[in-house]
Amino acid sequence: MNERRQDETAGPSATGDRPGLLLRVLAGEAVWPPPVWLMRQAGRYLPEYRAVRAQSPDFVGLCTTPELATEVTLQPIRRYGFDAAILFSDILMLPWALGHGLAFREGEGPVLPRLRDQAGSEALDRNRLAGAIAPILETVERVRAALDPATALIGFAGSPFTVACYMVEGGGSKDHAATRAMAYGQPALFAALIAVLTEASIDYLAAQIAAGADCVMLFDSWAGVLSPAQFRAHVIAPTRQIVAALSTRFPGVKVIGFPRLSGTLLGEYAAMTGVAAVGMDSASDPVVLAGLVSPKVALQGNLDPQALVAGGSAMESEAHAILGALRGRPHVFNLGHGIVPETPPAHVEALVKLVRAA
Ligand code: 1CP
Repeated sequence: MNERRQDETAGPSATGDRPGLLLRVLAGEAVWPPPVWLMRQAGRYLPEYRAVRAQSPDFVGLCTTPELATEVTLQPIRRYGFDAAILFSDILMLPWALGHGLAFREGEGPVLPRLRDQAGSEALDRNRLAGAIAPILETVERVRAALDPATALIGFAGSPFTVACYMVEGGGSKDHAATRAMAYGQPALFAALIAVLTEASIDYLAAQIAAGADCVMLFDSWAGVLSPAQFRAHVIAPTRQIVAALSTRFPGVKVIGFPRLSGTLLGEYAAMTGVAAVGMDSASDPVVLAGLVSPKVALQGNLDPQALVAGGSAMESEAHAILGALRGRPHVFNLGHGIVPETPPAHVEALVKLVRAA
């Protein structure tokens, strides 16, 4: 397979005549060293983020103020020169935009009304979507205009299943028992909720692409709590529908899917959904996944965020093992889950250096 270094020129792509490394990998090229960005790369571990956040105590307000959301999206790019920026927003902004309540409480995480019946699902209003997301789309436009053409801008949404988890549970949960109970016990209600969220996610992601996102990512943080049959129904099928609808509207558009903790079902997910890349959580062995996933589908990940907190030789050996395991196939270096607030910014700098020097 072709291996090129970053400074070599390459053919045309969506970002002009010098496509960034991320889009090249999503197109199936094994780039060495691989592009690098980190999930939750904007956030509380950065002092400059905390400074903006202090002026904006309302998190939803931060996500819907284009000037501030643009600033925090760009902060980690200025500091580290990652190969991709990810829109600063949250997966729960979609239910918010559909008229479902959302509040972020200090130390408690997100709080939403609990959706437990047909009326709750029918109250979700797709007609509100365009107006509500307008400031988020303005952020996409501003960020794309500010970025170097070689730096990709990733738009995103939560997957319908993971967003449904937060709506049914009313916030974060350890086991998602109420959501799983609904999927088994009230299958028509749960399927209707997933269907509404799937349609809304297509509208939302298409709008982000139209506004300037170069590719999009679906965060399915809780996909791993489902049985194989439920995973096929509520993760694979909606993801396939979203990828197909976006590909019809934007031929060649790339989707990164991240069905976290899905184990060996990741192979089936990669084969059935049409995604260009799959995210690997830190518990997965990249060597095993490389055998399960077609080499046409890129792998993204999967350093343990706690190895980044520790830094030093523990981080270095883990990162080298991941790089070595995936050399020669399309790989996007990333974490296996989001950066945690305790992460020393200097360790992020060391990690980016390590990947670039690989
Ligand atoms: O206090 C603060 O400043 C808020 C912390 C915070 C941040 C920085 C939240 C609340 N969301 C975000 C931004 C965010 N969330 C991004 C921005 C882009 C980036 O830099 O990566 C993204 C992509 C997300 C995605 C997200 N939100 C996920 C999927 C990934 C994951 O971590 O599993 C999930 C599950 C959420 C829900 C959410 N939002 C915020 C919190 C604390 C949580 C988790 C709640 C829980 O389940 O405990």
